[in-house]
Amino acid sequence: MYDLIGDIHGHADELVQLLERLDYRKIRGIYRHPDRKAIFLGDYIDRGPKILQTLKIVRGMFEENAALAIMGNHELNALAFHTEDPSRHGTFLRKRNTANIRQHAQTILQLNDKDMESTLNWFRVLPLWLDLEGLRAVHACWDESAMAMISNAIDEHRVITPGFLQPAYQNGNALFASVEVVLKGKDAKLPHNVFVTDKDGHSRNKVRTRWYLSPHGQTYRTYAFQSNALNCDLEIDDAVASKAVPYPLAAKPVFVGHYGLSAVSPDILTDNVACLDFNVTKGGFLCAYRWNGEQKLNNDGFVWTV
Ligand SMILES: [Mn+2]
Repeated sequence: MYDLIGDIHGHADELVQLLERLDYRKIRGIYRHPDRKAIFLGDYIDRGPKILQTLKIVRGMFEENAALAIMGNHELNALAFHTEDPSRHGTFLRKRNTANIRQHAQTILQLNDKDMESTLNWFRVLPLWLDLEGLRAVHACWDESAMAMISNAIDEHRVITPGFLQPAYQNGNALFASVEVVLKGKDAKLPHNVFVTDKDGHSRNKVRTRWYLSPHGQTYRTYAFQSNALNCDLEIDDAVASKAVPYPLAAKPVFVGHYGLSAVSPDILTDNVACLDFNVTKGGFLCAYRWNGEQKLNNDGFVWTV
């Protein structure tokens, strides 16, 4: 059985605390549980103070078969940030503009060149999702058509190559859109003149949607993640509703990270969807779900740091 763990972002102390709380013990340098495995949901790097230590713990467990791990948007971004654009020498597949440098800065500062190279080599073998017996894991959104497109584009050896990254980082390319959905979720454009302030204080006229729900009868407030910030009780537009693919109640439970939810304690999103990212970087906590094979998730499964 599995213990799923949300976005760590370099918070190694909280990770150790959480693993110990889950009864994992360090044996020959690797945290292990006698009869369970961890599944890490992505976003190991950037932001936090102990990125290298986080990578050592997570990668060590992954390579010693004590854990599985998937790709977050920060890992794929790092690969693109450090991959030269073959069509424009001296530039990179992820633009090195101020915002992108700022997002990745702590990783660059904390890892030396050798550690960075080794880390990127590990990121290349991370799967973008897991579809296991009885459960699924993906960083942001389970969407079969986006996943089919990614599967077709990915290398036969299941490794992320420059040939995959180039179209995946080309805005307007269909692969770009599919990777955005799987690693960052689905957006809905807000009605004219409606704006929401994001976590960084930027005003935006789009929101992340609760993609697993049917949009039927929802308002922008109820269909958005962190809808308390959104003061809009208009009904969801047909253009948004028609693109929605709600997650079926009979489908395997799916675990996501990514959304940086604010809460005093974790709550499942629906009976078969749970988000484990409670924004450990900005005053939240690191969160796990101890899964014992159940189809119907419940709040007793959550374990988190103080
Ligand atoms: Mn993320």
